[in-house]
Amino acid sequence: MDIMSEYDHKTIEQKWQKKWAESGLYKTENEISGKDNFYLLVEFPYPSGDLHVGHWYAFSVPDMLARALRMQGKNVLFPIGFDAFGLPAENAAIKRGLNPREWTYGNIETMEKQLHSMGASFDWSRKVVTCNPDYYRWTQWQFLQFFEKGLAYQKETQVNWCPSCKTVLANEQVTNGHCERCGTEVEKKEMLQWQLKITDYADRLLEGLEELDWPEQIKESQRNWIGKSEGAEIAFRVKDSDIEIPVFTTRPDTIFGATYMVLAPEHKAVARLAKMAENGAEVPRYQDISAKRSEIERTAEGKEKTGLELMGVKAVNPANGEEIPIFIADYVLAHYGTGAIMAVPAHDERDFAFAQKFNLPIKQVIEQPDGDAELPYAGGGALTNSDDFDGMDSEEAKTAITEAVGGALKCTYKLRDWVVSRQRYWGVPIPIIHCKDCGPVAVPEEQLPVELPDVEDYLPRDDGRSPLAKADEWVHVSCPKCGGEGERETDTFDTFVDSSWYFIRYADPQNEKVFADKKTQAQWLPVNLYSGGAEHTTMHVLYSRFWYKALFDLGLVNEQEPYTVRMNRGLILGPDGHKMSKSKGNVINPDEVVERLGADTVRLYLGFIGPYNEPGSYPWNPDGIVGVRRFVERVWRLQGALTDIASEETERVLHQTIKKVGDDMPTLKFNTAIAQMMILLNVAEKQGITKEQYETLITVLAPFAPHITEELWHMLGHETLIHNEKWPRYDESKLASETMTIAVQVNGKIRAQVTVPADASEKDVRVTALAEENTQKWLDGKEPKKVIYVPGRLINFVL
Ligand code: ANZ
Ligand code: ZN
Repeated sequence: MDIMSEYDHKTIEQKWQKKWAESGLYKTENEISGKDNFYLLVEFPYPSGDLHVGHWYAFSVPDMLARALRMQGKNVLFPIGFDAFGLPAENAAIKRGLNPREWTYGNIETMEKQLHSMGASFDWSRKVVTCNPDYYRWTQWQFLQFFEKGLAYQKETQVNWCPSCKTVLANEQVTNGHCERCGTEVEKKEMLQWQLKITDYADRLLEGLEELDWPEQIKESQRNWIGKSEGAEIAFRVKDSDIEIPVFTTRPDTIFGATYMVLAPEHKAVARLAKMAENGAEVPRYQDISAKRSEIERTAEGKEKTGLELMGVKAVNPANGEEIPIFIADYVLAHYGTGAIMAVPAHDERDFAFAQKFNLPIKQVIEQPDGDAELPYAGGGALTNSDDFDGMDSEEAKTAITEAVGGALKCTYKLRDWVVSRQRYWGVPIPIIHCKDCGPVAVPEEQLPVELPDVEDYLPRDDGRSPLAKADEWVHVSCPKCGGEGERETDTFDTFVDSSWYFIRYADPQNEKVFADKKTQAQWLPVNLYSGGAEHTTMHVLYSRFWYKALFDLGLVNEQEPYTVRMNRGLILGPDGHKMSKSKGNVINPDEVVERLGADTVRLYLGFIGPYNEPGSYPWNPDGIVGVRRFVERVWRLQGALTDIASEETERVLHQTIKKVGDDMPTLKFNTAIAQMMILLNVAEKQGITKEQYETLITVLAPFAPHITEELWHMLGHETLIHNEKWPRYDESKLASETMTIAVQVNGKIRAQVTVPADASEKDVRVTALAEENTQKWLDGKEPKKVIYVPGRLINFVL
């Protein structure tokens, strides 16, 4: 062994990062005979500028698992790349007056350097960058497969428009009516947009969840987002006209209680009805007011309801022929169901509030099991006031009544088709050429990629068109079908398109013939474990599941679900317990901490901070990380105190540690694994540790603190790399602790018995004995005056 030297983390970490890279240690082969493949995926980062603690938490902690799995005999793919196109990068660049391209590639360079300082076992040779033409060529190609199949289409739709980002946003990118990127209030606009038919897959996206072994919380969020509602569509006739208005209802059984009808102000029948109404002139004013309110405001429970009755116009309830008034009111949304409802105030909360305000009849048609409790009553029960259906159970009545009134059972979904076009520069050009005669035409495969041209002016425009619209030369091309004059589509793709398939490319990143060879895919996919941020549960994870299913239907991937297990990680907060933000001044700069305390310490600290498999939030604790650094230093110093004789206790705890760490890792409980290693160190320092035991200790620690353990391994005389070592085996027979049984006396009489570890101190015995129920009973709440302990035999509490 070398002479004891100081622990110099900086030299050690740089040295080993260099050596690992040179030796190609983490270049992953697609196949290694005798080893199973394991694909560990972490959501790739945006090139946002600097690496923050969140990136460290996202990557360095799963790296522990990647390393442990390798030692346990798996061939592990742990890739990295950059989600480089899109709004966040573009907005950041514009703010600094930089070209998004320069800004993005500059950031990628910086972040790569910083990522290297983590000592993570990424296979850099598989790096995927979504703004590189050799990647987005395949994004375009896949889109065109969807286009040919009718899954991608262009349609005039009402969209979310962010007046500050000057682009359309997906529903998923709007939070409480505000742009997720910049916080500006979002407007509704009718625009021609490219969309993907994710709604065609709504049922399969739901069914697929059943088979997946994912945390229930994540599955439930996806279910809620898809929002499947089973109900019926029933047409209501407008009196003295040929107009029929279908409504969507989940409660067709309550139709006899429908005392009025409501249309969304935007409903397309409103214009005709307004002409028939005595007060039709008031309609546009009401429409204007509601256009300004967000969906949340419109539908929030407890909000004062507004509405306008169309005077003199009546609808006919198809169940009983009753004539009922028609309203327009904005608590009914245009883009859900049919945009019109039959209102049943006795059994629906919002209809009830509206009916009270407008003095409309409230007619109970479902009996309440507990007699005359208050209305509205939303539950089921026997029908009443419903002619022939009286007495029938509401579940049965749903089908019976729907049939009787000529309606149809139907499902509705909250999920909308995915609007993928963005009126922004920094994205993948949509590979379509518009022709006056042929309509939208796919760019021929051999012309892919359609490269994003360099333009002078990449700033977003007010007119709803992409800055690419001004790239005249680029825009004007001939139609691939008829050769006539054509114009390129100038919108670009939403970033979520880019990230919908990057994990497939990691399997076969250099392929120039296909986006990923199917045989190679089979070696890695589906992903074994996907770790990411909770904010992506309903967007990226849902989109990519859809994308994968669509590829499956085209025969381009091997299975229907891309991720075997999905986990959401927690959040690291500032030391003050708040989300880290520049304005709060609570941002921890990982580069600084790594410089001062070392990457191994930061990794261990982050692994120790809380369970990684639960979406908690953990404040950064400056004292906590210093404590972890002390642990690392003690491990270092232990090399100078190795003993010749093996302590049995050290041996026992060592084997317990091998077992515990091995058991905790696959479930991402890095914190309890690290705690166990701390216990082991305490014991080793007290009881002594041999060279062989010490080698096992650092081998188990290696995935967590890869650099220091590698250095120690070499100082102990090894020439191999510790990260190529096999995970140590534990010996079942060495796990059990020796124990002793102690008699517990109160005033000299035996009242209880306790079993404690053989090495338990007097204090341990006292605490255990006092906790015993019988001891408590005989002490009867009194403090013992004296405690007599006979080691290994008895403890006597004297009152
Ligand atoms: C009559 C009725 C009676 C209803 C009753 C409910 C209870 P979910 O479960 O969210 O799908 N509805 C339908 N379309 C709507 C729209 N565009 N805007 C606002 N509300 C709409 O909700 C379905 C129910 O929400 C439907 O069933 C309809 O009200 C209302 F005792 O029809 B119900
Ligand atoms: Zn044409």
